[in-house]
Amino acid sequence: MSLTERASWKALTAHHAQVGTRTLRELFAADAERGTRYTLEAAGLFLDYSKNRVDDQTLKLLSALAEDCGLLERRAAMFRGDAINTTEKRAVLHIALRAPATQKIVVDGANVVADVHAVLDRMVTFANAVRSGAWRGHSGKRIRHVVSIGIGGSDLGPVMAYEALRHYSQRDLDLRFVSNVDGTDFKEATRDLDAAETLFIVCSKTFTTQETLTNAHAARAWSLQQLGDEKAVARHFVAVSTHAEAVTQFGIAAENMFGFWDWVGGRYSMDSAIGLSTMIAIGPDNFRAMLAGSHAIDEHFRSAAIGQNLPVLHGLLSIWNNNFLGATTAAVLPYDQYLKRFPAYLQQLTMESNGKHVTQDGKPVGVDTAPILWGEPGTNGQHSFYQMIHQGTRLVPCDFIGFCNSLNPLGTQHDLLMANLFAQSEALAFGKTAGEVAAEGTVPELVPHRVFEGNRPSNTLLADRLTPETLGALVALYEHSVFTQGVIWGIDSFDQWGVELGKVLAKRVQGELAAPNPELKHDSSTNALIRRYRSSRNH
Ligand code: G6Q
Repeated sequence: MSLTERASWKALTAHHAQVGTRTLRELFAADAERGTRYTLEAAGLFLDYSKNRVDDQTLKLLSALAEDCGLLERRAAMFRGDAINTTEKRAVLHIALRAPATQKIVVDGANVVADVHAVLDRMVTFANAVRSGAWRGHSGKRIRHVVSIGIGGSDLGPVMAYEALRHYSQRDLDLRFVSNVDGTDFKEATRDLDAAETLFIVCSKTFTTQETLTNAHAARAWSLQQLGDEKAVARHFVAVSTHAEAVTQFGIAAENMFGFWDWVGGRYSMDSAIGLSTMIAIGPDNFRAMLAGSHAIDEHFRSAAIGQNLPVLHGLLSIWNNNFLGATTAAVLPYDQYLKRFPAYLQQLTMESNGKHVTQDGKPVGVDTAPILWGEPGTNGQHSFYQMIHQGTRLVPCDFIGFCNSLNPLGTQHDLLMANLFAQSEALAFGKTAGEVAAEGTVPELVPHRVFEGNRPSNTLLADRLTPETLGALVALYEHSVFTQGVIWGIDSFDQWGVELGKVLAKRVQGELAAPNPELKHDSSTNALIRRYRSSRNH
């Protein structure tokens, strides 16, 4: 049955027709307890969702939709290790990456949790050796720089986690990330480094990704040029991959490879060995604390009733805003500088997972999927795009994320930061009417310009402070929110055929750029662009 034909969907459509014009001002006026009633807490995360245009009935109908779409069965199937990534016939078990050693999840007859902990233990040994200086470079020097090479899911999570947890990092170790095939990325990341003190971690699940392998080869050549000995590779390169053969072929010995498994999706892999750079930066204990934070949300997601389930509720509110209120976008606004890469990380998580147009059985979804997600840390965004969120014509539901305690207290600056967060969500929700603007003494011709319609929905997520546990919990919250939305839309949230397409297309053009006189058979625009580039380049 298509989503829009479901009784639960029709009930929500009818409900929206009835109450859709009701404003947040009216909803708050009708219920003095709303601000404390519409809150939920799990694993150290507190969500205030009262500034969404929902009431008890909306929430009830959204929960019914989740049940109707089989959320409970799908959730159980994921935790069981069923192949819920149907187009790739794979299990989806990032939850196993943070399961305690005592847990058992059996896939194809093997307990994957035991495998996870075996790799974790190897990562711990290696990370400790690098951190303590026991692991030396080829010439006997201590490693001072770690450069992680990877792209997409093999980059965005580790970069985000490193930035987010920089406060906990060992400061005499400098971490850098190279992802883009643009030579600038590699050159700028290495220009001031001494190869004798530099360790490269090549992260690629498939170990066939063009960008990563190209950069890895550049790194190899760069290292050998300085160190002048093939044997140096063994002390300066480690790999994280599922493809042992390709890793050995590259010249990285099996003992310097950290494995993971095809049931870990790229964008869900930061808790696997792909997080080796994170572990080296923050240390094994903090890394394990991050896993524990994710696990706490996993357990909550697995066991809490739909209406009391933080990720489920978060996902359902997004469905309401996107599919019923017509928002086509969403902003994530962390009021914490350490979370500056969190929006970029979430872009991949949400849009690569749910940017799909057909259901698992290949039929059109029939409604909009994955809202366009973007964001920047507050307060910077306030001096930039918030204008559009407040007074533009589009509805942009926002997730505000803040912490009650700063990791870097500086005078009253944290209060200032948080005052901005609270004030922004308040202004978005309640706005300012023409009457209120006029009463402030505004000249009549300026009144329309100073009116804020308000009625713009937002969530506020608060936690005590940004710790490894909190970060883990936040990540898992969004992962399972994405899962929930994918189940409602009936799509496969775990494949990425759009990414595969790009990998294939570039190869064909690459050949045409290299050939002396290629016959171009593209459209007239692409042909002309390729010709122009070929005649203008200097090599
Ligand atoms: C993530 C995607 C994609 C992938 C990169 C890198 O879910 O599959 O972003 O992570 O294309 O792939 P490799 O890790 O195989 O190099």
